[in-house]
Amino acid sequence: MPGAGRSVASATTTTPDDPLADLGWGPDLDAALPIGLAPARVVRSDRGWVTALGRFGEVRLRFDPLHPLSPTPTTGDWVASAPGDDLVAAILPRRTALVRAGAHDEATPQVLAADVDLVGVCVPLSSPPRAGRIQRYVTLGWASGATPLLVLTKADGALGPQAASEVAAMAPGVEVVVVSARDGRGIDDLRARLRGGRTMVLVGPSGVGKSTLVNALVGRDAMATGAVRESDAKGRHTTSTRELVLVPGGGVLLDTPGLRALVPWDDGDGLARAFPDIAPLLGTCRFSDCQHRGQPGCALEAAVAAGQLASGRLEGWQRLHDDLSRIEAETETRLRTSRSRPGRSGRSGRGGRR
Ligand SMILES: Nc1nc2c(ncn2[C@@H]2O[C@H](COP(=O)(O)OP(=O)(O)OP(=O)(O)O)[C@@H](O)[C@H]2O)c(=O)[nH]1
Ligand SMILES: [Mg+2]
Ligand SMILES: [Zn+2]
Repeated sequence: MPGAGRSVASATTTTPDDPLADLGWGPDLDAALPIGLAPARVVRSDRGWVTALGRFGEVRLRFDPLHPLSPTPTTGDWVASAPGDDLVAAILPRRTALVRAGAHDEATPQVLAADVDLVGVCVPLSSPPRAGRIQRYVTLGWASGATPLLVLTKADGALGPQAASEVAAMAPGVEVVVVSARDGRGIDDLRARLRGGRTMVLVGPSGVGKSTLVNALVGRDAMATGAVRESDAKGRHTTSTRELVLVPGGGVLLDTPGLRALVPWDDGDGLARAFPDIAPLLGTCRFSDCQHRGQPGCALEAAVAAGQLASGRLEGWQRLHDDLSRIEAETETRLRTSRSRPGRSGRSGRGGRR
């Protein structure tokens, strides 16, 4: 195993020149580290093996996918291993986790990234923005426990930076950075946000420029990139694995494959935070079971009628709310079924969040 079984520094406390600090290691993680184990951060995870960055560089560690080591280590996770052993002995508790509903089975959460500080929602300024899509990614971001950031890519593109305020209005309360990997604008701003070992995951559909942005930020071709299709500007799903890249000077980027469809997994306040214009109105309708679809005394529809809420915002919220309700119902059914079967335990937690 390359790098496996290297010696472990006896003291685990971080010093200013500790290479782990650039990766986001800090006192709270240190406090959670089991005695005698060495920490490393997962770069990628693949069928029973992780590649991780530790104090002495890259290591390969194995984990048993069938072992009740829960959850399965994923990109961004901090794992710990015993000196001389190439087995993942522990996964440190996740402070944040980016979780979607499974693409094939919605009631099964899929963790896309762990322990991120920022969720860079990439929206290209080369084609008309789609509000519904942006709302989904922003909800995913807030639901993770981290902070979403709108990253408007391809500012040199057809729409130009003047479209930034139009896109920003689709995500109220979310900070915006306008970047171009081609002419370099916004790159330093983004890099500054990663200083101090902060981690940002880049998310968005294929072709929006996530990997190109990673390369611009790290100053080398760390990730492969691919041209979008000429006919419809769609990406070609160039990136196929989730990968962690260290930014020179400190900070971490997580590149992800473009998602074809996204239903965020939200068991907290993701939806409410993505819709700060709607959340305060909930519970103020005349009927407590108001469906906000033509029921008398609906506060949401009244706000739309009064011009205080754009109808598109209500429609976007409705669609996401419907998705989340459907998944919640399905999850409840599963839980009940597995509980009623003797000898089977219920689902454990929703994606191991925070
Ligand atoms: N004009 C312009 N083109 C860009 C910019 N950033 C990326 N591109 C182009 O957009 C295309 C897609 O870029 P990628 O970085 O591969 O996109 P991605 O989001 O990683 O796509 P997937 O890996 O498929 O999810 C490439 O042809 C890039 O050259 C930019 O700032 N300006
Ligand atoms: Mg890519
Ligand atoms: Zn209502």
